[in-house]
Amino acid sequence: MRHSAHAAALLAALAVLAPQSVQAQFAKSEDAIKYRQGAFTVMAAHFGRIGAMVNGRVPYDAKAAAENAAVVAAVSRLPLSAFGPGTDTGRDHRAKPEVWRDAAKFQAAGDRMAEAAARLPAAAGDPAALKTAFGAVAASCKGCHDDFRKD
Ligand code: ASC
Repeated sequence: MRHSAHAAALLAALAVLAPQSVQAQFAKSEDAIKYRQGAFTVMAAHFGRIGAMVNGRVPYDAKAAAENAAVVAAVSRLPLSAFGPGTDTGRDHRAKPEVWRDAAKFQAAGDRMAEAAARLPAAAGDPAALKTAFGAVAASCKGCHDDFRKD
């Protein structure tokens, strides 16, 4: 209980601070690439735990669902700021040139993902609602991967 209260407070602080503090704060393109890859890795780990519940691989657990949903919702706001101009080189990555060529379209797709992720926490308390919200986030991930990610 105390741990999850602390985690929730930390995530709330992160969600408030992140938009200002991460804007254009990268010394090198490589740092921006590592940052966004790290954010996607964290999101995938926690989103995958929700997926395991939604798909019946592990039993539904309301507390775990809420914690994982809070992480996905908070971290979903981070990677978009790390695709700025010039961050297409500096380290291996899978983002297509279209990310920078169609930057407005990419940002809109990223915003849709973050909006869908923001709806996960409210849905976490109910397995059917969670499944619906999970599906919306997964569709937003896939939409962006199809257009903007290699392979
Ligand atoms: C995941 C994950 C993604 C998305 C995507 C949905 O669990 O890591 O990138 O779902 O596969 O199509």
